[in-house]
Amino acid sequence: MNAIAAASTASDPHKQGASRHAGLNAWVAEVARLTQPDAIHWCDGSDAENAALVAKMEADGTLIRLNEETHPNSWLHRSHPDDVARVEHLTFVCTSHADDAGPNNHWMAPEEGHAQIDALFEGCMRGRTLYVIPYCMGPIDSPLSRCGVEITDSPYVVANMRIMTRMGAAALARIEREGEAGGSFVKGLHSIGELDPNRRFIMHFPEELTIKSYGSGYGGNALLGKKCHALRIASYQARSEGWLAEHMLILGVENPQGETHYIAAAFPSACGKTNLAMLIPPEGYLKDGWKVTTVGDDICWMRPGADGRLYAINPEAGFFGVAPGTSINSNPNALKTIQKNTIFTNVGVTADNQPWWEGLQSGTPVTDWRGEPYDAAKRPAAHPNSRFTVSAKQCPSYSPMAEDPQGVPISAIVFGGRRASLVPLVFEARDWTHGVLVGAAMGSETTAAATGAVGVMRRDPMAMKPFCGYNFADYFNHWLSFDQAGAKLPKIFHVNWFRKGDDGKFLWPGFGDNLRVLEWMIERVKGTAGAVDTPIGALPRAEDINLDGVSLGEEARDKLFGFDRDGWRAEFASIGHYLEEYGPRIPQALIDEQQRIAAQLDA
Ligand code: GTP
Ligand code: SPV
Ligand code: MN
Repeated sequence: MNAIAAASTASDPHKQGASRHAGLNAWVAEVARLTQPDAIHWCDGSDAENAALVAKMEADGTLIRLNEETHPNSWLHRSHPDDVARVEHLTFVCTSHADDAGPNNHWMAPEEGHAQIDALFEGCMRGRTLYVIPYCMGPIDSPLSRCGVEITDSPYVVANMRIMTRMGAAALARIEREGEAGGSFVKGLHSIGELDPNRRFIMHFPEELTIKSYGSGYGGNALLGKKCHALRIASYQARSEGWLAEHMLILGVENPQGETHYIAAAFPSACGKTNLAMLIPPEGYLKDGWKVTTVGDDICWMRPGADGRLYAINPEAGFFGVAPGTSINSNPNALKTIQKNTIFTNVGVTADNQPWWEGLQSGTPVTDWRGEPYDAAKRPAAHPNSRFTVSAKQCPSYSPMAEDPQGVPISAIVFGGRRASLVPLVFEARDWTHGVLVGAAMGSETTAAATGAVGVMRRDPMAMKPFCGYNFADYFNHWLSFDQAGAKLPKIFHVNWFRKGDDGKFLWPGFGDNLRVLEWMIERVKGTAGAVDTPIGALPRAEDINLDGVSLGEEARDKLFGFDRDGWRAEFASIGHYLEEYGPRIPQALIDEQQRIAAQLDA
């Protein structure tokens, strides 16, 4: 370990493992003065460094070794029971003007935000080591990638960031190179603090490319490269630089003719991105030669290429995926990915120390996620938001194109939510403007990925409600701005895998069978599939989709492929009210589109 005394960092930073970037060194020194760590460690991302950190965490109980035979080099971490999900009510966007953050964000003036959170940071790293984590979001050699540095006092965060990002020496070299050319990096300061929910904030200062997070060690609150940087700060940067930072998976679909189409899909947290990204085709499709490859499962950065198409990269290097429900039936690729070198957070364990969660089809839990004897009457074995952290490279379906610095061309964009009623299996937007409205109007039932009630329908535009770093009205306008002369934009679709029947059960089999819907989309892109025009867009009839091998009853066909005019009339009234919440900043084109469709529904 290359731990050095905090007091001496400023004098000769280079020799002591600091960087060639004066601004970075100065910031680390300034943070050290504020937080008073016992030691500072600059992470190089090496195996030796990781082994030392893991050994330290095993010794102090932060990590518990899992069954070495069944799950080599894999670990269980139990977070504080009050620290198990993102905390949207404590997440702030601190822009100079409140209107720039918008009604979709909690806002605080930057000076006040800094003052409140800096007071918490004061002296918080006494007795701890301060880790400096240089990281790159996206392939190291990609022009679409962006770098950041996270300072944290959590070795668990270091170990997770090493899996989730390109972390260490190569990232630092890029940051230094870009610094020499006058470029910037995102500064993220994190401390687990006391893990007290009353002393917890996740603050963003987009105008300063700065993040400050205090009091949580969990996922999106603490791994700052992920939601804080790659979505909230990046969306803000993307707006001024002409690109998009989205809460989307990216997958490739190869058809029997050998053509690959890339699709990006935005579903809210815990609504099926990881599952769709790793889809295994159903039997008949496999026989015909269909193949799905995974580029990313959570975040997508895209920008127009020289040919007018949108090109996308996955800024992440790993998956921080939902464990419950992951099984050999639902997501075999994920299950194979997490057999080794994986950190499990808040799952249960079996008697022989294998990780266990609800929905896993083998094994019996004996200890729950809190480390207590498993009692089904008391609580589930795994927390509903328990997760695995694993390198994307271990995924059998990982696409070689995921490392391509130019990204992949996107043929279709898909929006989707968890809607028990009204919303059919799939429909296609008429054009880009209509597609932006479809995204802006997205609704979904809440999940365990954030603290708060589960199963409550809320508007979650483009699955970005918790993640857009600026006013949604400006964000919709930014989306609309891509429709320019020469642009070859993807078609936009909406899906709902979660429609329920009168018995409360899902009507669509989902998972692998979702490829049937992707095939229809690709044929629509090519102009070869049928559909019926309705005011909400083009809907397939049941016969327009390959349903060989799926048995759907009459109710399922009616609800999955039907169009409920009265229901949609009410939905469009609600969408109209929702857009009004954004006041005059909302683009007129979106209002016009909403009104045009509402009028058609009334006709
Ligand atoms: P985040 O990582 O939170 O952003 O979520 P995600 O969108 O990647 O969610 P994930 O794929 O992990 O899905 C979580 C939940 O959705 C699990 O309970 C899955 O079982 C369920 N799910 C995923 N795909 C389907 C589907 O096609 N049908 C049904 N019924 N459930 C699905
Ligand atoms: C989500 O909640 O959308 C996640 C998990 O992907 S977290 O990284 O905690 O945000
Ligand atoms: Mn997510």
